[in-house]
Amino acid sequence: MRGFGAPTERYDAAIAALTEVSPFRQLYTPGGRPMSAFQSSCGDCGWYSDARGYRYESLDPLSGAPWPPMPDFFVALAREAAARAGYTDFEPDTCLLNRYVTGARMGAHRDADERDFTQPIVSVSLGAPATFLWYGAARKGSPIRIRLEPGDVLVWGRSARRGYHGVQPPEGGTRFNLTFRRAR
Ligand SMILES: O=C(O)CCC(=O)C(=O)O
Ligand SMILES: [Mn+2]
Repeated sequence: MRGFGAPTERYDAAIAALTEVSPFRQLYTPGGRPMSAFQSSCGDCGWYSDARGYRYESLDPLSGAPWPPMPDFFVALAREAAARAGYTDFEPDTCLLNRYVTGARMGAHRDADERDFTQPIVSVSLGAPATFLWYGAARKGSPIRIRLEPGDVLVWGRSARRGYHGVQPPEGGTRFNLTFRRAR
């Protein structure tokens, strides 16, 4: 949904306040490889990865304290976007915050650590533009390329819920992404 998350300025203060509590940090794959996007979370749980695997954590492992709550306007936006895409009962319990600086990217993967795959993924792009890659059912082949501008919102679910996707490095400057999920 082009520009559905606009105006984008309203996120800046929220991201700053959230990452004051739970800072952006570099996570490692279970195999020990550093991820190039820095991450944080808000909500009832937060996505995490280290040698113990991919999972959701109720407390921020960095502080031992709960993740900061999801701002109300984040929840409202995610629910509205989901409803427009036909998911009228989306109840996100977590929002993953991704920060991409020069050269940072996200390789092809699928969001598969959640319990209920009838709930969609709602993904909001902020800051520098970047190209999103949609591979679909298999990680191989040439992906569909979608250039994401700040304020653009992607929603995917149903047969696409476990589709492979990735994102190329931002085109100048820093890009943020908010990924809303029902994890538990
Ligand atoms: O940054 C993006 O647009 C995608 C992020 C993503 O796929 C994820 O965090 O799982
Ligand atoms: Mn993803």
